[in-house]
Amino acid sequence: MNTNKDLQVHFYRELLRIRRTEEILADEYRTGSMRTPTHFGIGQEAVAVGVSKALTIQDVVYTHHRCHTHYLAKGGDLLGLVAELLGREAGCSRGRGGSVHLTDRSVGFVGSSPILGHSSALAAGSALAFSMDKLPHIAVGFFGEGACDEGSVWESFNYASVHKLPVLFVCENNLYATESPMSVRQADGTDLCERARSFKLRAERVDGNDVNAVYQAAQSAVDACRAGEGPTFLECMTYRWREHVGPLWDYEVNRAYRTKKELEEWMEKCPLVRSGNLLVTQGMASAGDLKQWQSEVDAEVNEAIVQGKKSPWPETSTLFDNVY
Ligand SMILES: Cc1ncc(C[n+]2csc(CCOP(=O)(O)OP(=O)(O)O)c2C)c(N)n1
Ligand SMILES: [Mg+2]
Repeated sequence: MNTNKDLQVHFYRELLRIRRTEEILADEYRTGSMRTPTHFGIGQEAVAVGVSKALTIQDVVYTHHRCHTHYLAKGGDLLGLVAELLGREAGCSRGRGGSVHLTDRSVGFVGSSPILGHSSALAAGSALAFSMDKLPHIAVGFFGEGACDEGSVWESFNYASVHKLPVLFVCENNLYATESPMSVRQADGTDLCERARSFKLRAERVDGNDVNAVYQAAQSAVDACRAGEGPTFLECMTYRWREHVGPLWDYEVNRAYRTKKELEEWMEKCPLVRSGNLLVTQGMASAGDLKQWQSEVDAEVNEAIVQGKKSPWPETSTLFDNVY
């Protein structure tokens, strides 16, 4: 366990900022002010925070529909996210893209897209460009275990492995794709790490709710990439707390594909609580500090909602701008 205070405080504050941003946005979503289909990553924050800490601003990230965590952890602008969900000009895609089309090139967050299996291929493409240009940067593709049903993921692994590309493939295995577990989509005993190794990738399964475990695994993968040793696959075991798309809890709407008991067991392993407990038990922060940080974050997010709502709607006359 790394007991560096600055690092642990960084982890907690990042996890908290992402958690509270999404929780406040989920409450706001229920008012009807946001119409974009929105996939919350509440419960999964440690993957984004742990991986991002191992990256530089020039390293690039591609991700899928459950993307707010990755955007914020890479340093994406908060108002850009909030206004995008509100459909306003101040949004990072000027209100045209919604929750699944986030971008902030200034911090290396190239973008999110809901097309499953794209992020691994685009990350491999960026990694190829870095390697041809002899730049020391790496590319990261985040995706879910459901995306691993797409052939493009494995083609990307193969290509990256053959060319020893500086790319990190990060699977957030939250046990479900929409409402189906992997057991109804893949043969019994399917092991994603084993499959990745068959393409000669380094592959590691980590506790995706332990930000320190994710960070350590990501850092060694990044070091290997920068040393020219090629790609790594990380399978981060985690759990989504809310419904697949939207702000509700599954049990509020009687969805039966998973039980409330299973959810509660995973909530016991909350990455934010674990990080906060570590700070307090190691004497790195007090319970008062944690509360104070939460009020600062809440104020920042609420202000972003106010500012987002002041931003104009896109003009109808610009409807076809940037459409190819
Ligand atoms: C190519 C493609 N096929 C199907 C879909 C519909 N779809 C959207 S999200 C999703 C489930 C994704 O599951 P997973 O990759 O595990 O990510 P999670 O939602 O669990 O984070 C599906 C099937 C899609 N967006 N793209
Ligand atoms: Mg999934």
